Amino acid sequence: MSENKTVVLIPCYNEAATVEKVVKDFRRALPDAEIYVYDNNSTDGTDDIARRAGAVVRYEKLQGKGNVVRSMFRDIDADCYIMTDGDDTYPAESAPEMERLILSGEAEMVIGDRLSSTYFTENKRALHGIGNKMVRRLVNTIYKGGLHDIMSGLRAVSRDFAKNFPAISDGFQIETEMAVYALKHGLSVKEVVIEYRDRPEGSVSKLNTVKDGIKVLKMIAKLKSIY
Ligand SMILES: Nc1nc2c(ncn2[C@@H]2O[C@H](COP(=O)(O)OP(=O)(O)O)[C@@H](O)[C@H]2O)c(=O)[nH]1
Ligand SMILES: [Mg+2]
Repeated sequence: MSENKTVVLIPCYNEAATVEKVVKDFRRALPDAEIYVYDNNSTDGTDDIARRAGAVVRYEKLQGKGNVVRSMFRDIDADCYIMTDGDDTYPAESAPEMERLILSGEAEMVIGDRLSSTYFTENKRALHGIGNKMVRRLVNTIYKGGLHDIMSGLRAVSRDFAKNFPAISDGFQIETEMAVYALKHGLSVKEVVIEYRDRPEGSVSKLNTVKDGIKVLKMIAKLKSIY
C-alpha cells in the first residue's frame, strides 16, 4: 500500500478563521498525504495561513467550488483524492477509513454521510435540511440509487473517477453532479457516517440557500438531458 499516493484537497474562499485547523487535523489523520489548499481569490489571507500550516497552496482564479474541483482533479495525480471544506465542519478522523475503501478498490467514490448523524441538529438553517432531503429523494428516484447524502462536502474518489469525471458545474452543484455521475455510470459508491458540526463562531458560509439550491435543481435537470 505504501507506494499509493493520497492527497487531501481543500477548496477555499475566505476561510482564514478555520483553514489552519483543517490542514492540521487532516495532516494528523493522514500523515503521508499531501495537502492542497486551492485558494479561490480569498482576500483574508487564507493562502498564507494555509501555507504556514503545511499545505501546498494553489490558486484558482475562476470563482466557484465546481471550477476549483475541476482544476484539482486535472492538475493532481494520485491514487486517492480526499475532498473536504475549509470551514472545519467535517471530521478528519473519518478520512483513513474513506482512504481505505478507495485504495482497496471497494469503492470509486466514498461519501461522508452527514444526514444519518448530526446534520439536522448541528445545521442551523432549516431550509438546508429541507433542500438536502429534496435533492436526495430526487436523485435517488431518477437514478435508482439508495444514497443517504448527496451534497456532502467530505468525500473520497479514485484516480479513475478524478480523471474521467467531466465536472461541468461551476459552483455548489458539483457534489450533486458527482453523485449523479457515479450512479449513472454504475460506479461503486460507499457511504461512511460522519459527525458533522456547524461552522464555528465568526466563520461565514458562502452558500446562498435559495440561489444555490435552484442551481442544484437546474443541474439535475441538465444532467437528465445528458445522461
Ligand atoms: N462560495 C464559494 N465557496 C468556495 C468557492 N471556492 C471554494 N469554496 C469553498 O467551498 C467550501 C464549501 O462552502 P461553504 O460555504 O462551506 O458551503 P456550505 O458547507 O454548504 O455552507 C468552503 O470550503 C469554501 O471556502 C467559491 O468560489 N465560492
Ligand atoms: Mg461548509
